[in-house]
Amino acid sequence: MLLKGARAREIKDSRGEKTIEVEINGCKASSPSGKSKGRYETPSFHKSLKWNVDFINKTKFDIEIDEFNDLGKVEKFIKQKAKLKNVREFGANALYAFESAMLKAIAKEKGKELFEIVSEGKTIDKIPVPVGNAVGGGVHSHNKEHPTFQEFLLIPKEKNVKNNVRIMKEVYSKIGRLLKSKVKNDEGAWQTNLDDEEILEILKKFNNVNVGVDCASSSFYCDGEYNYKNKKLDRETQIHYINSLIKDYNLLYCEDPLEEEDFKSFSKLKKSEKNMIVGDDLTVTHIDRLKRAIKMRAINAIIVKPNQNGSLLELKKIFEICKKHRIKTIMSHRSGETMDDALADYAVGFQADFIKCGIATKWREVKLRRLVEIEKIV
Ligand code: 2PG
Ligand code: MG
Repeated sequence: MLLKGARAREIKDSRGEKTIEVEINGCKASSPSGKSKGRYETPSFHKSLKWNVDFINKTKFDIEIDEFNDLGKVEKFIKQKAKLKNVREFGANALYAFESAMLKAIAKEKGKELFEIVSEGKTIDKIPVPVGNAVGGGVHSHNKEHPTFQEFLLIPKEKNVKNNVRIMKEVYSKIGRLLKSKVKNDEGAWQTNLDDEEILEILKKFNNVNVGVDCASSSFYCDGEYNYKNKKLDRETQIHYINSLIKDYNLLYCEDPLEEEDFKSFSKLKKSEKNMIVGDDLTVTHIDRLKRAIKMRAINAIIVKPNQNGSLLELKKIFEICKKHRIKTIMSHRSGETMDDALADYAVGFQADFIKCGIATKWREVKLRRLVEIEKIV
């Protein structure tokens, strides 16, 4: 099909913040936005959201696009037209929404599903396991006495996605009752005044889910100290503490347990098949930081957020590198989400091991519903 032009407009995400939606041949795609952003993330827009909207609306493309790798032609064109050294300078939110709309348009033209365009005809061996945020703290929660860690995550143990989604929702509701919480945070997770370990004590009682945490450590780290709600730890004691939490609470998943500059301390954390040390702010979905993390044995799993990078071609490379080095992959939402459900297609198409997209609220539920739908198709 011939990509002539595209329409872009400003929309609001689930937190009411401005982001971008792009439409190509009747197919709409939008980009979410984060709040606990990594220092090294690609900026969301080039000069401003308005600049990107105007650029997309005014540009005549005239590029033949038929398959996933044709994103290369479009990236080259954007780079030249906008006079950029690297296509990521276009802004990760704008680039992701544009590329995603383009892939949706190709899928429509060919009468295929989006995940089929992304997988480029390769067999789909697995449907990613959902990782859902049940209890919240850190910068996403608004109560003064919130837990220090940002997310307490449920990872259901069934093989089939439909059952996993059901289990996650049931456990999530039971936790709400146990916490006597009625208030949800930015991402639909329960707010509470309990501290991190009190929450983990509750979570460990459920046999049908594994437990994970997103510590988002950079958000409570300052000048060599990790400032918890009830204690301060230096680098060495933080490493020790995280290792002991993994052991005591049988944590399958631990995201950003150390601040984003400290690759060296990450490499000192224990890792195994049964415990994932996950990079998010550390790796920010960038190839160079992923390579550095692999070289230093800092992680054995990585969060992949399309709008931390923008280029879906780079995402493809990231998945290839991870496969080669046996790094587990978690395709992830952002705290400020839109109603776009394409994240599920990217998670399946790139064959991610997990998908982190929350549990409750309509913005998260559309992605889980799409995942269940895909499971029926493949
Ligand atoms: C995270 C995310 C999503 P944000 O830290 O993993 O939960 O938060 O989108 O605010 O970066
Ligand atoms: Mg994170």
